[in-house]
Amino acid sequence: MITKKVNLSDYNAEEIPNGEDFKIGIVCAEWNAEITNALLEGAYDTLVAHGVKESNIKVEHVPGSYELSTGSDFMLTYTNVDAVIAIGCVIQGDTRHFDFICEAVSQGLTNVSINHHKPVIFTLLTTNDMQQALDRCGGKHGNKGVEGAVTALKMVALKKKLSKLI
Ligand code: RBF
Repeated sequence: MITKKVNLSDYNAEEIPNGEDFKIGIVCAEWNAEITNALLEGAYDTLVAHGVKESNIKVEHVPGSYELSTGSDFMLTYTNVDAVIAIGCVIQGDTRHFDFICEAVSQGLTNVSINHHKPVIFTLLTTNDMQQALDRCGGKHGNKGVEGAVTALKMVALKKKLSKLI
């Protein structure tokens, strides 16, 4: 059932698949580390809260959000994770870098996901300013990392369910 979200971290815990058999990778950008580390913590804690073993969570860092696609590709190529949560934060500046980075990451993560047949979760904050980012990494709009973790659990469960049909 779809309900209107009042907060990015609002979800019904009973509807979330248990992740005790899941292996999850997290790739986190170092740019705007105050924000991305808070998103990482939200994602990590949510995975653990829903049964994912800490030994089955692999965390790696990349320099900036632009590197999230390559980092996610490395994670899926060289480890046995079921899904990757890609975490970054791009804040609008005076130049066009914002547009180039956001476009590259959104397209790049989609390509990596499809090429590997595994979920790659887009947990990239793209904000006008630092306050909007703070509001979404544990502030008044919740923590987008929590939503990334919930999405990963749902997508891994979906793949496991559908792949049993053939
Ligand atoms: N990376 C981010 O994750 N967030 C940013 O807001 C961000 N802004 C950037 C602005 C400029 C002008 C440049 C050159 C890079 C920026 N990056 C940012 C880094 C980018 O994602 C990447 O790490 C570098 O461009 C190296 O490939």
